[in-house]
Amino acid sequence: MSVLLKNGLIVTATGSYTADVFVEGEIIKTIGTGLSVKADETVDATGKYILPGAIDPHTHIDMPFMGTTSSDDWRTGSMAAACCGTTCIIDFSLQGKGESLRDAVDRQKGKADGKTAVDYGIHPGITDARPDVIAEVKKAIHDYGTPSFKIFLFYDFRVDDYAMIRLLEETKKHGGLVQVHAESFDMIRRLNEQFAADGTLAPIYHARAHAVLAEEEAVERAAMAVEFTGSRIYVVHLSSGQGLWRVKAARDRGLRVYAETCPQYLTLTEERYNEPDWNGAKYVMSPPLRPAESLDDLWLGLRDGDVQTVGTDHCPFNFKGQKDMAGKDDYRKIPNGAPGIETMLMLLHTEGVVKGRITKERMVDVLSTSTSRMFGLGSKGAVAAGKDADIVVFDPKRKFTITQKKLHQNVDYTPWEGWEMTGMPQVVYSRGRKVAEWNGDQVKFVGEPAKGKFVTREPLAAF
Ligand code: DUC
Ligand code: ZN
Ligand code: ZN
Repeated sequence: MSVLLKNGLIVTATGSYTADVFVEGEIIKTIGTGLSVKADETVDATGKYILPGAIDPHTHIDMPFMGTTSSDDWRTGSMAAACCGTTCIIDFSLQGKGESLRDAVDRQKGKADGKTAVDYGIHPGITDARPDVIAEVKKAIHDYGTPSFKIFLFYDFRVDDYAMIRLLEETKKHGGLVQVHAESFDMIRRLNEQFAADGTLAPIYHARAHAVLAEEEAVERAAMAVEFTGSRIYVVHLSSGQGLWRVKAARDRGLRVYAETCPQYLTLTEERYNEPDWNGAKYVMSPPLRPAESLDDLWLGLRDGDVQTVGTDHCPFNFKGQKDMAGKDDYRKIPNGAPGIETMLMLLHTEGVVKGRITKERMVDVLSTSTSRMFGLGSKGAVAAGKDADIVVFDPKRKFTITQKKLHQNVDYTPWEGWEMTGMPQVVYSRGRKVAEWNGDQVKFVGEPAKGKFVTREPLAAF
């Protein structure tokens, strides 16, 4: 199968230009002006952007958590991703107690293989940092194709500072990256105790308990661990302006501290927790939504390069039947997480590019190019000859009103219900296969659900 995309504006992280793109099989073969090659399919992309498929480095698909399981499996989650213009997902597999990293990776691969519509990678989540697991890090980087490792400083499965330090040392030596969920367990624990004693357990108190200071403290602690080891760290789902200043301060003193934020922290505020009829539960996630000032700060961080990537932290639970299972009277029992896998590119374009907060080139960088570099995905992340043909033909003028009814993610709400978008995918290709297409008034999945494959990621620079 070959495809010729004619006259589109190719957007790269460093600039944009009009050209034709010829895709042969799974790969971008040639880029040039006035290409006259025979193709099975020719698409007139005049007036459209040619973007690299987005890479979502932060999803929780089919994940057992807080007494239930996130509601998307690999079939629905990956179809939703494709319809958003996301052609690669990097999901987490949280290690069980006593489990090896090999088994944790294989467990999640077993769920994904034969079911996923787009390519995927896995970050092992380390919860049991035994000496044999620390020793296994080298193999995970070089043999398993999984060079990034998530640790939590919050939740029951958190690791201690010693484990963080040991993992920073190992990843430095062998070319890996530690990703940290940065929230202080003990600060949140104490605030939870106080709210429980006062009987204030409505969803807004989730946000109060997961205080900004808890994020700041943990970011600072992680930065100090980087200073101590000379390694590098990636802060996942950075949510607050104050957390960002800690990242910035660390970077300003020469430390390799990187950060990811998410569309929800760029677009939604903590007022959501006060919505009537217990609707606030929809936004119970960790870290929580923040006051409006943080949104402006995070956009600036994204624009200026202190935040390198955007991921969704897609962790969907149905409002009816999951969010309300046990937590109606106690926010501490509401499963943490919200859907977002299908709305990332449209939100970044509408709220970021159209509103002048970031350029379209920066959007491509934070959604694809920088992400591919950060996580060892050399075959992806740019529209360039030789790369995988993961391509979005994007109509920057197309209007769409977000509604869960027209999304494919398997959950009963979206946090952005009713939001007006400008700019939507026209056609999405995953390694040269058409997987999604604008049709009538929405993007529809048109691919074969099971053609995505596990991507063996490359080791990162060791130092
Ligand atoms: N935060 C969430 O809200 N859900 C999944 C895990 C996490 O860190
Ligand atoms: Zn997390
Ligand atoms: Zn997460």
